[in-house]
Amino acid sequence: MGFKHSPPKKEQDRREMADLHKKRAGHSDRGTIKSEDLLKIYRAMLLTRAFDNKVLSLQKQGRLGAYISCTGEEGAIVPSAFALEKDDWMFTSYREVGAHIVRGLSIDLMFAQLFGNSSDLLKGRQMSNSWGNRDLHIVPTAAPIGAYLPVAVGVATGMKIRRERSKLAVLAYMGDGGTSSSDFHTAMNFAGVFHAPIVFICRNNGWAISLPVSRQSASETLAIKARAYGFEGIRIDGNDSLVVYESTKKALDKARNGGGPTLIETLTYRVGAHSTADDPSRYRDPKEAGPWTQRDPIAILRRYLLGRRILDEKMDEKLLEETSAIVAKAAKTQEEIPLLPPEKLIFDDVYAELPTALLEQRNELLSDLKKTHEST
Ligand SMILES: Cc1ncc(C[n+]2csc(CCOP(=O)(O)OP(=O)(O)O)c2C)c(N)n1
Ligand SMILES: [Mg+2]
Repeated sequence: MGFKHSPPKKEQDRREMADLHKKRAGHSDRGTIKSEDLLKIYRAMLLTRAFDNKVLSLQKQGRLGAYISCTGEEGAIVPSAFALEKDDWMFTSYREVGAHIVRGLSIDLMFAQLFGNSSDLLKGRQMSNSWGNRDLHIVPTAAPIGAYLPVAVGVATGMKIRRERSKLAVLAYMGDGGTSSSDFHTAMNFAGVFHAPIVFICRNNGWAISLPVSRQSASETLAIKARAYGFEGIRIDGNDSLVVYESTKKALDKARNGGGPTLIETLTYRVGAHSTADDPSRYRDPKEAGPWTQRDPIAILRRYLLGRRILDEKMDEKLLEETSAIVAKAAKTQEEIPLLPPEKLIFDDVYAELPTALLEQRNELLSDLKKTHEST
């Protein structure tokens, strides 16, 4: 049987983290994180948590459909996305909510996607939690687990072939469950063979809906799988933002400088349900969450920033207020924006000119809608 899913044995306390930061602060290489960047990461994590809380509350009130929360996993998600350069490309699963926020997707567009309204760039046609944005180099996710991973490797290989863009890299996220998909293995194999400039982040949160990671794989770790494909795999504490940032940055720099792919397993925990349609009390012992809830990634980073005097209580309060106000305003604005009319939603964007059969169907729909409208 595989490994037990428990937090890393030795939590890096404030002092150890401070030492790590001090050591790095003295360096001037690109991999060094500045205090102001740490604050940006912290703010993005607060914004992500505020967004999560707001969506969960709207969903409970029946004002939004299903949602997949990332609470407790922000440490694995936000600092890793922060390590990307502007022109790099990002592929996510449905749970990397904060990664989109870090890339610059506005909270308004985040809500527009969930409401599926006419402001949504994807026009309400995608499953919830499938954000995408060409300008920000974010590819919308695909519902089948792992299906986008070979595509991500293809994009990375393309970057390598086009020499002028060889300094770009791809970051592709997946869950622990994603490692059981055949697409994961296809992607890993191609990435190894073609030495693609890609970093895979496997967000190991212990569960794939109701399946614990111990039933997912008999491997010693998930990171170890990279070895079979000929490249480096590392396992890190996914709730330690500094470690996540530094490790991802290093792997991305390695990729863009011709060093090939890396698989980073970020050890974290899904503290909540799989989605708003799930009830974890039916399959897991709530006691299991205990040691993980003591290690909330936002609280860990907050302690560190306070200890280093990068943040003080007043600034922290202000940030909390500011982020929840941004979220409240965007939710209100987007809820009021109407959906696209059905004839546009269904018939647009496939054909330049609608074939006769579809034209007839659209006219039929329009006349039905008119009748319904007249009778109400
Ligand atoms: C190919 C495929 N099989 C099954 C599903 C149903 N499904 C949706 S989410 C999920 C669990 C994925 O778990 P993991 O990769 O660990 O990600 P997490 O939800 O924990 O972030 C499954 C099995 C799917 N979407 N696609
Ligand atoms: Mg999982």
